[in-house]
Amino acid sequence: MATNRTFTMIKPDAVANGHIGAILNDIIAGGFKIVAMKYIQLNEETAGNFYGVHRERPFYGELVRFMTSGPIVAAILEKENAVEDFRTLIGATDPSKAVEGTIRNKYAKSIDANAVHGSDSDENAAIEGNFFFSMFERF
Ligand code: DGI
Repeated sequence: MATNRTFTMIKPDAVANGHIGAILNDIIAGGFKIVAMKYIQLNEETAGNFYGVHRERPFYGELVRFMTSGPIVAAILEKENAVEDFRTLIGATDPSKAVEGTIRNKYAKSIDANAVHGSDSDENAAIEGNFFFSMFERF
């Protein structure tokens, strides 16, 4: 299995609830190396661009409102089989369906405020990482 990269955000709910440290610990304990990281707040334009694929979905307005409601931590992570293994580490989109011990199971309260983002493909991981980080901000 090749070493590759995924992109994550610790979302406003998890930041506001004081879970940045615990989530980063779980990520590192899960075998991921942090190769880029920043603490930022999205605005309507940046959140709208990031979630553009969901523009027609009924929850889009709610999603953009939530993602702009406070600061986030954005990061690029490296590991063998990174995209799939990270999706396993974070658990299902709906935290009530997330497997015990996963990050969403432990730190998320609802399907919209679900603590973390994880890219769903190698292609999207590259697009999302490039959206947030320049070549000088990653290792
Ligand atoms: O890849 P995921 O984040 O697990 O899920 P996704 O790409 O299908 O959706 C992106 C985000 O949009 C998700 O993390 C939370 C939000 N979302 C997805 N489905 C729903 C939703 N929000 C609400 N309120 N209702 C939904 O059905």
